[in-house]
Amino acid sequence: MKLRPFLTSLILFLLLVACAKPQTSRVTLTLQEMGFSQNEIEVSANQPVTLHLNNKDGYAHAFDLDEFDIHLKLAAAETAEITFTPTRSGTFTFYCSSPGHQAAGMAGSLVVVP
Ligand SMILES: [Cu+2]
Repeated sequence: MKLRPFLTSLILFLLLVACAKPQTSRVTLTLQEMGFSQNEIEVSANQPVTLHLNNKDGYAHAFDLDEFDIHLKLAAAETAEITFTPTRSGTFTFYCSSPGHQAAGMAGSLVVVP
């Protein structure tokens, strides 16, 4: 019987393909007029997330997520991208650390589901 080694190889191959490509979720956030375009982002724990940030204002903003040590500065009209993997589940605050912006409402929640 030669079918069995073939099937074993096929299953191993499929497993490799599945493992080699972890699903990266992509989130686009626009930063404009003292706000983020989404106040709540939901992602899965231990799955890479790519955040695409787009500052549409004529002045600087930032994206800060202390729990995962993310601190990005965006100059006027700048875009930036960061990929990270949230390793803990929970609800974490992201905000803009430009002076006065968080107090003006520039904050949101990153919800990491297990
Ligand atoms: Cu800001």
